Amino acid sequence: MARIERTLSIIKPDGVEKNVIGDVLSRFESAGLRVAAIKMIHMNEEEAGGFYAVHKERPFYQDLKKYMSSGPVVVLVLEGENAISRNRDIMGATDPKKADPGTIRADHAQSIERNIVHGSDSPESASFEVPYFFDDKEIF
Ligand code: IDP
Ligand code: MG
Repeated sequence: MARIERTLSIIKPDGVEKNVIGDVLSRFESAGLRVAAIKMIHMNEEEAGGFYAVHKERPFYQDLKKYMSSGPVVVLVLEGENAISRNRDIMGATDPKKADPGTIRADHAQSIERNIVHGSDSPESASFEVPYFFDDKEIF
């Protein structure tokens, strides 16, 4: 059953640096996902670490905090039918070498770390990640 969902997306520092914000947004819109909230921010390591707290025991956590705080990012809320899994399909696999052709990561990502976009992976993570960056009154 199709459900209207909201999911948290981030165009990561490498996506902003590569000047592909418009391309990424256009892929979401073309797939029928609607931008319900959007802003550009520059996280510090603590904010990036809090966002990725689920990964704090992983070997890549310190590098991930540095990468995600290395420059500005675009955070957005996408809304649409099955938005969480559809966004993940549009993004492609974490490792761009394993990402399907035509996905954002296959087309733009340089490594398993610097992989252009983030997307909530479940309703539970979306319900933590959306309010991490947005108040209700910032989501339309
Ligand atoms: P996801 O972004 O596809 O959901 P996660 O496993 O949740 O992937 O990992 C979060 C982020 O941590 C990845 O997008 C990537 O930037 C980084 N990452 C994941 N696995 C590795 C790794 O093996 N080495 C370095 N960085 C990694
Ligand atoms: Mg994840």
